[in-house]
Amino acid sequence: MNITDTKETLRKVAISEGARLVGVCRVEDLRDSFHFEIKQDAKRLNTAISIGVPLAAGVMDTLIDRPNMIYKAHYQQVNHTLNDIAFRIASEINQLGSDAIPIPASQILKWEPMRAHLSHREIAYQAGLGWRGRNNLLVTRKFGSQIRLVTVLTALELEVDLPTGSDCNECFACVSACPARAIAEDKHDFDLESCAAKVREFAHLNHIGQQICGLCIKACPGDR
Ligand code: B12
Ligand code: SF4
Ligand code: SF4
Repeated sequence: MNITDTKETLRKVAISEGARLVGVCRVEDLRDSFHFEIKQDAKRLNTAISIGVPLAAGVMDTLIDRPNMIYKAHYQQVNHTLNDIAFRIASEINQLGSDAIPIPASQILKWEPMRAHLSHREIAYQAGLGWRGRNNLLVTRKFGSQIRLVTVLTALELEVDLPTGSDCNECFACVSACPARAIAEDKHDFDLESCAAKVREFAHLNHIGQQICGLCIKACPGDR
């Protein structure tokens, strides 16, 4: 199979498992930022497959001014789905005779500052899934930021995608939606500290127990 056909085979597997967006990029320039657990092995794995699973718009609509139990359950379900898809893609790659590491969707390895194995947002951006929004999330044309992400690193050579040239343009919908006032008109002024303090506060709400919020995601539904 050539690099286009192999990519299409993997894309179809991801879509059949619930993914709606799939893109590919090279990671040579990103590897320095990877967590040490994968940095050494990632030297053999030059390709990243970025996979997006949309959140259900109906669930987002139930949010008013804080996370609720429906959103919490949905957040957990989508993380499971993403991890399942990444696992399926990695096994398919193994069947094709190559190596792969499925990166967990939402595992935190280090707390001060919070760090995961790699940045799914940066990989998704490089793989052409969307742009960096005012809300600091990866925004896609179709699903806005109502999409969660996962990455599979692989040694397979695949046809790559390019970053999209799009951005938020004249939309400012998330700015007033944020209870922490963390979102500014200029995306570079996003205040991660205020956001992090707010999601820590939300984690103490009855039965939430997770650092989630969702209000800037609700404000950003995309074209669908
Ligand atoms: C830890 C964490 C948090 C911490 C933040 C700590 C931190 N330092 O960023 C807290 C708890 C505050 C948090 C909050 C939220 N999070 Co969070 N979080 C993560 C997690 C698990 C790790 C992030 C990490 O390692 N950061 C360390 C730095 C190095 O990586 P980075 O933050 O992505 O930033 C790097 C680059 O990407 C770039 N950068 C920074 N911001 C952005 C944004 C874009 C779009 C791009 C292209 C680049 C870029 O600069 C950095 C240097 O390289 C990721 C999953 C993952 N593995 O990526 C999810 C993730 C980033 N979170 C996500 C979400 C949705 C949320 C919340 C909405 C909570 C919720 N689910 O309700 C809020 C939104 C906050 C916001 N507006 O940015 C999604 C984002 C999906 C999307 N469409 O973008 C992710 C990718 C989980 C997933 N599997 O989908 N999160
Ligand atoms: S709501 Fe509008 S301004 Fe905010 S991230 Fe989405 S597209 Fe950008
Ligand atoms: S997750 Fe909540 S607190 Fe953080 S930027 Fe989005 S709306 Fe604001």
